[in-house]
Amino acid sequence: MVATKSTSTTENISAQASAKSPMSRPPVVVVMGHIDHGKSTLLDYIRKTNVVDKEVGGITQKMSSYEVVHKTADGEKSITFIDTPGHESFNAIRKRGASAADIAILVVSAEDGVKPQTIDALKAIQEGNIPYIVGISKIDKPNADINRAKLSMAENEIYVEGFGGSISAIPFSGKTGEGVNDLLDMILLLSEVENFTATNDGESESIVIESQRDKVRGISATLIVKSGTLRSGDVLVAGTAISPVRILENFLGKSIKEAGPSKPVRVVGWSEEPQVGGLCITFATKKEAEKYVYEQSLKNKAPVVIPKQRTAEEVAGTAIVPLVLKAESSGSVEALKYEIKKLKIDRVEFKIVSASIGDITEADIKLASAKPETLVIGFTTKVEPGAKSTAERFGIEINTFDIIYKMTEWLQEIGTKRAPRLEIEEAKGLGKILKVFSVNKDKQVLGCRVESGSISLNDRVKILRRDVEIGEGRIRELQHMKAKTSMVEEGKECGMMIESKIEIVPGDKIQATHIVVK
Ligand SMILES: Nc1nc2c(ncn2[C@@H]2O[C@H](COP(=O)(O)OP(=O)(O)OP(=O)(O)O)[C@@H](O)[C@H]2O)c(=O)[nH]1
Ligand SMILES: [Mg+2]
Repeated sequence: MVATKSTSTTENISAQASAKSPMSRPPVVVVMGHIDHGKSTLLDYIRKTNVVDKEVGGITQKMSSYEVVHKTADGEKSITFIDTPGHESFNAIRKRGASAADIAILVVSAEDGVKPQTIDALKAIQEGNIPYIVGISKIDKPNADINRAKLSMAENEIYVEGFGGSISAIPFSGKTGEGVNDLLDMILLLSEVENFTATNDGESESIVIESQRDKVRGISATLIVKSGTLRSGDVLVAGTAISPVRILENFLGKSIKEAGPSKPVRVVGWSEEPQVGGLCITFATKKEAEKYVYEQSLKNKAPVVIPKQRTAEEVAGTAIVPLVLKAESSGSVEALKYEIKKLKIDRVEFKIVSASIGDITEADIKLASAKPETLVIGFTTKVEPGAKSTAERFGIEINTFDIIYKMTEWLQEIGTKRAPRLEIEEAKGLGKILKVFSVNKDKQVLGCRVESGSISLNDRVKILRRDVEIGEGRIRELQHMKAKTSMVEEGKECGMMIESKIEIVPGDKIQATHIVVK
């Protein structure tokens, strides 16, 4: 049987937790998997509340954390869950979920089997180095096929029991509840084996799971307590964000006074949004917290770079070329950065989005895919097969080099191609107005002699009076020797109709211009 925690149970657990360090604590379990495979529905069933319906567009946009109690033969046991979104763009959230959790449930639909974000989730789990259980979801559906799902796992190197491996795979339905208790039993079994402990005396340390900004309440953050006890009246620091713990709530939004290890809590009233995934530490007073933040800021002080203010024209006229760099050693990474900085191409700015050591991975391609014009450059590194296929899918260009100047030559070439073309207005001919034949509103019929260069039909002209530009016009008709023509050269006289707001008089000069693209 499953129920959300009652107040009396909370008291029991905090009573148990008041002993001196270190002691068992509830497991923190992250639920991950492909989009729509039934993660939120599972948690929803477990909590017996309706989370799915509240989600915008059916996608879990933010990670949420809940605490439940599972009844076993040994009594009631608490479990903290973290829900994560399955959509591919939330890889970072998955990673943070895995870093905050002790155990993961990899949810795979019995209908669909393994899908791309199942693999992304698995990678996050492996990077987080936490044990995991596979949950095979939607077994109530007519097309469900547990064996087929397990086979698709084996094809993707997820070897569950009976299919070449030892990973537990529990079939369940978040709709009917079938198998959910088995899943919870398995979580508790695994946590017994792993024996997660923490001290609950002393100041708390927590992990920031999500932060939100609300017009009415200000900035709030969901935290999971890692150790110690978080108490009302403490002052929290996460990075440079500070919050006095005045409003402390449990996952149901109920006001609480304290929370021990593994508890999800919400703290409202931060000075700024604390960074998700960051560590949150405790101080007794605001003064101490502020002093700590100030001292940290001095330690981490990087030289302040004031960005040069660029004019609108400069911005519009510059092509930004984002780069993702990979090299085999930090020395090579530095060398690449140095060489790229030296490249100077007019109206082109190379922007290094990331520069790191190792082979080119799928994650690098995903990072690059935020802007399709990004170039991924590898220097004496390999391209992982997954990265290659992802790059093809996203249309991202990967280039690898073994010689640094080959890379700079290539970048020079690409940069030059990408430089925005500049439209320059060039003077092409000068004419002197000899006579005004007629003026009809802004259409003026004039006699003119070409003094230099040439003047063509439809040229834009600048009107000069005593060599000062007084306005502009356009040549709408052009004649030479009373016959229509498209161009008149130096030394020749012509008749023309100019459209201009300026009233042109004999003696004025017209300078014909044309646009040259460079
Ligand atoms: N029949 C049946 N439908 C299910 C089950 N689990 C989920 N669904 C349905 O599948 C759809 C997606 O379920 P969610 O729980 O929102 O999926 P999710 O994995 O949380 O999706 P994201 O948060 O978007 O990644 C919903 O329409 C659910 O009603 C199940 O066990 N059985
Ligand atoms: Mg969801």
